[in-house]
Amino acid sequence: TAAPTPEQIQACDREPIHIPGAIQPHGALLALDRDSLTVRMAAGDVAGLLEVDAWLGRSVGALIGDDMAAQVAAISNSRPAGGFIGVLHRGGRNLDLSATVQGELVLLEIEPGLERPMAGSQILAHLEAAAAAFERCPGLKTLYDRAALEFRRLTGFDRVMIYRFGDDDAGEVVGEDRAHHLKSFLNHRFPGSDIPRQARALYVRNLVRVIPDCGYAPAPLEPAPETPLDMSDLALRSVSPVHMQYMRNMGVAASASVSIVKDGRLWGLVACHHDSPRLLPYEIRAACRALAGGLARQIKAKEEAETWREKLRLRALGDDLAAVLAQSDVGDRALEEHAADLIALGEADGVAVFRDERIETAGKIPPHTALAMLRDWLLEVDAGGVIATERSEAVFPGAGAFKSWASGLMGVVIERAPLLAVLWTRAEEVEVVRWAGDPYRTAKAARGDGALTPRASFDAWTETVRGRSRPWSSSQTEAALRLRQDLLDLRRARRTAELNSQL
Ligand code: BLA
Repeated sequence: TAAPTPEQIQACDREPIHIPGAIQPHGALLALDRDSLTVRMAAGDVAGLLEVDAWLGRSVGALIGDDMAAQVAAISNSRPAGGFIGVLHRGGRNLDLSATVQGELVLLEIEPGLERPMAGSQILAHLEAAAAAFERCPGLKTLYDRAALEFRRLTGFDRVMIYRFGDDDAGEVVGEDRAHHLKSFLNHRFPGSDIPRQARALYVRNLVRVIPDCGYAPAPLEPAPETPLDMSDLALRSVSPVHMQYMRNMGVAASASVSIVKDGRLWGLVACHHDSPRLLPYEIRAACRALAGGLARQIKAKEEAETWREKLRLRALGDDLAAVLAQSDVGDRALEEHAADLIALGEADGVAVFRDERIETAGKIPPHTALAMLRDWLLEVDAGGVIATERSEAVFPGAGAFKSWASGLMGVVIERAPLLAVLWTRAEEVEVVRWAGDPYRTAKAARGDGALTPRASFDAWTETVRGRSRPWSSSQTEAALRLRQDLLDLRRARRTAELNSQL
């Protein structure tokens, strides 16, 4: 089967999931006139949940009592409009009521609540303990696993995964906690088309998405409005049929996703699965949001700490190298003597120094004929900064011949005349990527209209990725740039000194 075409992926991205015209039937929706608070439209089992026979045209007070109705009125006029209304006791059950304002409508959502509501202090204590545990984690990997554990405790779901998006929107499971009978998805990658763009945008706006039972029949809004009702902000918003099929294919009955938003971007999701239907009531969702905020801050702090440690280390290395070069009386030739330090600075496998017509090398490096080509290429593309690629083939057509030695290239030109330039190389690192299902047939056009349907298999499928090296980190490219500046300063200082001695 061929990979999905860009057109098909776009079709996925364009599905208007914010206006499904229906809700998930575990709850009910009342669309109220904002002024009169009378019911204009409804969806779901209003009769069963509220124990009433008629609702259209009635005032909300007659359905949920005057106290609750007063809360609805107050909240619909507050800023920001909407939020939690309260818990309504009906038919021996607790119902969570929440409202959002949409133009001239107030959308009142009614959902089954906790059987025994938790005390606020109890939830806060749990959140505090979890946040403290996050802080104590020594690194990112332990943080991800700890986060999966804490979210599993909080939600009671069977399998909880920390799912991180990459640059290409594909994602990877980087932490997991699960019941023993479930298979593990740890380290598995999922293609970007599994969570289309508009869905990711909604998850930045609303941080928790719950699908308590993917086997449901949608409950339509009645009477149907002339223009579709925007359900972006509703917890009960009905789910895309494509995604419900995806969940069934995965063997999952209930899912919940909590957004991890870092610096305003969707960094990843806490992806929760359960193999039988499972609710996630309002209070727990609120706690999930708070915990995910704490997690995002800790991810940021630990990423920054790791980068900082690396920068400090490379800076010390670079300073030492600059100092010995400055003391040398053989000028640029000293670089050759300190080739091992150069390699360490770039954490590279090999290094070449281009000095006038000469090419000096150390470590694992392509032959001189290839290096001469690389030098010409470097001079052609250089714009005074640092050039770095982890896939030389992609930027330099001739690189295929020696890619196993130099899939990674990082270069700086210190001066063109007389020439001084440094090129670091990294060998190919054959990477085995574990996908959940074959990504090239994941989404396939099985329907007659060419629309994408989700894949049927999530069995591990490994792919061998060639022609790539470890990527160059920002600390390493910065170290290369600093070295460039140090060498330039050194050359200038020598020239000034020579000039002075001639005067
Ligand atoms: C939504 N897809 C989602 C969501 C997840 C995934 C987590 C959020 C809703 C939820 O929590 O269930 C995918 N689930 C995953 C991944 C993991 C997981 C990657 O557990 C890994 C651990 N899906 C497809 C194709 C299309 C598609 C081909 O495979 C499009 C044609 C659509 N996925 C799709 C849509 C949604 C979605 C439309 C939004 C559902 C909604 O919020 O209404």
